[in-house]
Amino acid sequence: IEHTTARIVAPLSAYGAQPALTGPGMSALVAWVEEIAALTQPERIHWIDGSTDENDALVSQMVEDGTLIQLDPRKRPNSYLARSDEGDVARLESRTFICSEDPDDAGPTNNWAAPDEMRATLQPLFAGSMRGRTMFVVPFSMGKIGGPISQLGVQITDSPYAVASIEVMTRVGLEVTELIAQGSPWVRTVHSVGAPLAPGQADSAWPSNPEKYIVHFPESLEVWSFGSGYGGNAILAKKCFALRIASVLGRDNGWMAEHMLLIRVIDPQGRAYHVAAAFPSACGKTNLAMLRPTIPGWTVETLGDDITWIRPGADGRLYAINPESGFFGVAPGTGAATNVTAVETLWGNVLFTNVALTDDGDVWWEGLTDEAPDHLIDWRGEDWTPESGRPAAHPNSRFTVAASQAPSIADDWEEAVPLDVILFGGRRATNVPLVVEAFDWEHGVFLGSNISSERTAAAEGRVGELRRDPFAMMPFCGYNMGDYFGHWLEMGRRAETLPRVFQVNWFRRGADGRFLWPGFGDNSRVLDWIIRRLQGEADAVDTPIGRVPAPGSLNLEGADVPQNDLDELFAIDVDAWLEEAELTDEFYDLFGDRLPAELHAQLSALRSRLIRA
Ligand code: GTP
Ligand code: SPV
Ligand code: MN
Repeated sequence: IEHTTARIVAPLSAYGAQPALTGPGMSALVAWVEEIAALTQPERIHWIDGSTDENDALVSQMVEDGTLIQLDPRKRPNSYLARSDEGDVARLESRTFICSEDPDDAGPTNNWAAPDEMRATLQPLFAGSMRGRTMFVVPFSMGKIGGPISQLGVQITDSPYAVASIEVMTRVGLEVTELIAQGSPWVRTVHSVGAPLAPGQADSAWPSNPEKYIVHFPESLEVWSFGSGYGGNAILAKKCFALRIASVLGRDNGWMAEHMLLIRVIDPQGRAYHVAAAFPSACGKTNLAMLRPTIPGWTVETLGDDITWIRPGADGRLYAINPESGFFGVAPGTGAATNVTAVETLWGNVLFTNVALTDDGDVWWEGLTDEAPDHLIDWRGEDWTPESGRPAAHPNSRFTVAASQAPSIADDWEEAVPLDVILFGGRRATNVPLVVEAFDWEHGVFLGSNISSERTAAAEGRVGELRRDPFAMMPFCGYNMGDYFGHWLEMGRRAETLPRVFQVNWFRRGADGRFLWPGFGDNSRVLDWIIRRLQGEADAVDTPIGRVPAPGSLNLEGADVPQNDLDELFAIDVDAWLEEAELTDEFYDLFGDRLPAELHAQLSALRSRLIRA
């Protein structure tokens, strides 16, 4: 394999000068950069301008340093593989903190520490933490630059891998710095891998620190992340800013930051509908965002796969954008049979992390093909064969790729779209039917507050162990989740025309443990029913838990779903639901008087409907 980049313009050191900008915001930005530099003591400061030349130089430097492995450009042009440290492979919820002045403002579902104490903890960690390294200043925009729903931020980081990732996931560059210089508000985010280099000390391919902190100060709108280089811990624009900090901004300013994919569904008559869906991490957002319908006549266009910001428009409807500009998607399970759109998206210009390397300089992961190659280098850098008895790619290995590269991307994907439908879904082995329509917005909020996942069908008891993940936001809500439920109810009162709310579950299992629903492309059948509900063309029956498809109203033509499985997919076990209501009651108690009365009322209404059934 030839390890050369396509075009080396100049060494990285040729870039990075402080932009010659003036304006009311520039001095504050420069002062902040100098303050962080004085604390972290980097060898040099590099202001990212976001140009292609600069990015080429950055990537070449990482290849030279051994941080990235270039894939064979004949197989996958301009694509690279990074291998993380074994102890740095995913977000760390136990090390994530919301440091509000009042612990009640962080709420019972977040880790909290007093801001002063946390600053005192972080100070010695960040002191000198960038010694021997380059400190990058990365101005970014979430949403298109200058867009009406967009927000600006700056990430300081000593990780060139984080810089390359941010350049895919957000809009980075001089235009952002110009807006900041002119006085636009921006959020401060600081990231260090926490691995200073002594003079002459050799660097590792993935520097990190066993001690990790991902800290949010919601009142001063700051993020400080230490010790990890991975995903949401290091790309601070993503979960830290676009969800945790943005949820606080949304609460205070009448909008919403949600862990949702965003798609446009076009029916056979060419009518377009916009659907946002909140599913917990690793529960199918990227897959649904790139869905290729198995029923004829329907089209799905991708707008976003992970985060959606929602704002009321002048016409009383709710408008949504995807604030990101790339996908940071789970690799394992992504293959031609499940998500062919993703496979096509990944033809080149991809930054892979923790997947396996093939002998001919390409990548592989479990599920990419039915059969594994005879030999691979696994995500740890070790020899691997199908007999090794361990995964070749890490289960949370990921691809980072520009959104514009998806063949399914909507032409106008950077514009705000009016929301017609909101879906809530988890990974439920029991109880939750394939699709249920909420009676109204309040009932929809109740359904969202009850999203949970269970690993397997319950061996004992009727419901498996439920991991609660309300609105798929449990790890991402930057304030008290009880108040967050209230904000959803409040948004419902503000908007004149509300999206219809549905609950979906692709993951229900039969008694034998197998999935009852084929999923993936066949999820288009559920979208078809939902859209026909909006059009008044599909019938539903009321049940205690919501409205389900009337017999025959779900289009199953050409689907391989036996009647028995269909019955099981929609079976409502009253006793199991009463048991689940009990668990919901316990969960709600966590929030004390921060839980909106409407949700208590919804729960008791559910119980009475169940008892009457
Ligand atoms: P994050 O990026 O962590 O937020 O995850 P995500 O919600 O985008 O999940 P993703 O689409 O990457 O899917 C996670 C896993 O669920 C993959 O292994 C998929 O193959 C699997 N999956 C997605 N959709 C379906 C489905 O309809 N049925 C089944 N059985 N599995 C699915
Ligand atoms: C998730 O965990 O929901 C992700 C991956 O999308 S990360 O960006 O690392 O949070
Ligand atoms: Mn996610």
